[in-house]
Amino acid sequence: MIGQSCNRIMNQRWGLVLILLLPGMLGCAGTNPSGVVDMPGVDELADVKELPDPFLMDNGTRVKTRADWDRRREEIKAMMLYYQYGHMPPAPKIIIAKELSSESVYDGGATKKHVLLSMGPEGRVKINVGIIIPKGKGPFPVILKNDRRIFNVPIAEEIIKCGYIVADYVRTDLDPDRKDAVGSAQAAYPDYDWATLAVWAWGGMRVIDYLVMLDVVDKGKIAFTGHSRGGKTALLAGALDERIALVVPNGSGCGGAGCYRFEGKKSESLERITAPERFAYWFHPRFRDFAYKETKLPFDQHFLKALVAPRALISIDALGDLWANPYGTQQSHRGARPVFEFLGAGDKLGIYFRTGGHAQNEDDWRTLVDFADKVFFGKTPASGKRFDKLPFPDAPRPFSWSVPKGN
Ligand code: GTR
Repeated sequence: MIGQSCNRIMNQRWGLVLILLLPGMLGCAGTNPSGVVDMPGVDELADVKELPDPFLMDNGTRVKTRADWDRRREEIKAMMLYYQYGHMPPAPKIIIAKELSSESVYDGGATKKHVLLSMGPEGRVKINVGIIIPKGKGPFPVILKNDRRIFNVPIAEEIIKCGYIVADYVRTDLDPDRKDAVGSAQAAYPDYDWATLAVWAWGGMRVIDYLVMLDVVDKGKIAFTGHSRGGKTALLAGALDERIALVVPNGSGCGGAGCYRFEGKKSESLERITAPERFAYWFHPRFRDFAYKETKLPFDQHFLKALVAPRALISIDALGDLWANPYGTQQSHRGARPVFEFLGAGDKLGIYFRTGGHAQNEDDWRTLVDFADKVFFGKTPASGKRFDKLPFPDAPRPFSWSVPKGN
């Protein structure tokens, strides 16, 4: 019956099993992949040395209005999925949420639940979700993280005390993160050409399908984060899913917040990440065609950041994490800024670099909460942290175009 029922009855029994029939997904149509149009191959594409102009539409004109941008946004999504990540199936019509455990934690300050989501054909796609809910009626803002296990946020109790729900899910339930492996999600939807990062991002969106059905959740204040490959996942999901109000890629680098055209010393390149013996399977196979030919890409990662606007985005990184391309993360930040400004959301785009290496440490989590407090509640961080300090302020501007006038 899972995934086949088209009736409109929603049976909500929090504490036992919650069956979600998702709004807007009530039709009985099948899950055919949307018609994917062929795009030019690498040799047919223009060579663009600077960060490409996100406002330049496929028809050669520049975005002038918000409506133009909405159309341009669809073009950008289409090309980034086509060349880089692959296409995802639509949301399943039904998700079954089974509560496996529930306990009071932090001296009664919160409730900690382990929930198993099942979805897709015969409910074969399963996702373990951990959710810690502050005491009280809510609704509470949420910080969701993708990870390899649940209940793995280092300062969860502190975040709960700030009034946030802390949730995480096991992305490897959907795709085990091994080359040549077909995970449960790819097996359940064989008609889609989605690679691993897209699978993990899709899983996050399904967890959000679940979260937005809970009364305790403030649906307008959902933040999504992850570290490293999880940061790449968070940025991709945040670019596509407009229910994510704040996107926080941490240490995401290549394939995430770092751009391909501009790389600092010792950083991971498109060629390295897509090498068959390394992480080719995270990406669509055609992405490797751009190895050593990054200037042929009709986009760069500032386009992915731009898709988040006018919602909020902060990349959190470490200066010593050279492999994750701090320099390129700054340059993609600069390339995305004009889009945030065009949409009147310049203050929603943040960047933060700490000293040290590759991790999502306690300081990073505090930075995340400070930025969330700022964009969700207008609070100035007591820590005095700023979210606009460029680590390489003298770097040349990586593009020559500017914000269109007269929006
Ligand atoms: C590295 C990979 C990075 C990053 C990292 C991680 O080996 O080269 O792109 O994703 O793994 O996820 O820890």
